[in-house]
Amino acid sequence: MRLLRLVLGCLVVVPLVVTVATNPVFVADGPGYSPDGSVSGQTVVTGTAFVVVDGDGTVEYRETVRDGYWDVDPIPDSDAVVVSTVTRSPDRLGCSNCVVQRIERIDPTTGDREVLYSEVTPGERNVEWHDVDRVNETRYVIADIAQHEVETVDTTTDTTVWEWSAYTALSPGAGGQFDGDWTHLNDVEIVRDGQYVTASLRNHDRVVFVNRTSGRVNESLSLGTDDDHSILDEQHNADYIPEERGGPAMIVADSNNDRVVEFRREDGEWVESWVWQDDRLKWPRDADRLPNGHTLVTDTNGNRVLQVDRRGRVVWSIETNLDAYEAERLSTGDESAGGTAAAELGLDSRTVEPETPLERAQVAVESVLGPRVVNSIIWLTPAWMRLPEFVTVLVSLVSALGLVGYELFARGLVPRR
Ligand SMILES: [Ca+2]
Ligand SMILES: [Ca+2]
Ligand SMILES: [Ca+2]
Ligand SMILES: [Ca+2]
Repeated sequence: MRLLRLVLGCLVVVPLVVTVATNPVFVADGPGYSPDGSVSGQTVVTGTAFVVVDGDGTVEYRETVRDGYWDVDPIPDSDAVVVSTVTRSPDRLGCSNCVVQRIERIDPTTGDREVLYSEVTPGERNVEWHDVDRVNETRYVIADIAQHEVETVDTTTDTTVWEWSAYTALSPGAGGQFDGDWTHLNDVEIVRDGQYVTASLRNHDRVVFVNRTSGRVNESLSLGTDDDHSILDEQHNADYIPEERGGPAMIVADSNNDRVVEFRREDGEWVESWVWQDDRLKWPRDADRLPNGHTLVTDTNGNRVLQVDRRGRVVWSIETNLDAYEAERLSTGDESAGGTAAAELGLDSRTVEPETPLERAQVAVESVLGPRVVNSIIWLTPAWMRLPEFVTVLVSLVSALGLVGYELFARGLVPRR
């Protein structure tokens, strides 16, 4: 019986020791990030905090004033950025089941902040503005995920000056629950000299082009089809690259497919022109083509922000524990604004296949559960806990329960039948 105690005791302790000893060090709350590789310029990252980090890993600014930070965009010729923020605290707000959303201008060099626009929104989940795009000093386009709308607001008059509703254009049968998270409209961008606004409908696996004059969806330009996951599977942060920079092309974080993908317009069709993933990339939610041809990727469930060069090599990455939503390289323009299409640059694609038995088992388990369930589990567990840590902690917990049960039984504290 001493042997059983010893075995169970080891099964409690050893997995925990292995987990602690082999875990990557998450230093987001520490003095700095330890980057792998080096780059010039500052990177701003949003998620559960708002962080500005230098290429060498020094944290220049970090705040958690709000409960969540979503899209961030640089402001041309300024040190400040525009951020979509959210506060959840019904008691403090005097309303139940609601959030306060804000478009804020934050200057990380001084810590100054200014709320440009704000709204109280009913609900707590899937209602936060994931994207806000700056049109000019006073006007902003909002991806209104709760209302399934794109709206332009004037921050000087607090009025909506333009809006488009997905209800006017899309089939109720596509996407999520029609009376719930139907579209999950998570990204907007004004493109083609202002002729169109793109709207990323995550739950429809589709990015649509809305004519800003007529309000109609240009069906022939739409990218992706509901439930055709060979094109997109619940994407985020689609960036349009115009003809003058090698497009028209769309670079997209193809989240549930664990890849970053680019499509180029050829003979009136979107054709896949570049794809990148490595064996760590998990539920990426942003990809920006930088002016130097590299791509800045926010790897939400892989817990890192990384930079991929033209040959597909990771030349820089930082670990994060922020449930990172998106990143911007400051002074390179908004999203992919200064970037060129992959086909024009001749970028090398990279994909991975499972090799070891463990990797194949992981893929098999994930395909049974489905990417949405898998990513929800990873998202809900702490940032340091990936599949190996999940398994080791589970073994330790089950063994601890077994040991406690055995001791209770051995001491006669559990009635014998
Ligand atoms: Ca952005
Ligand atoms: Ca934006
Ligand atoms: Ca982007
Ligand atoms: Ca970005």
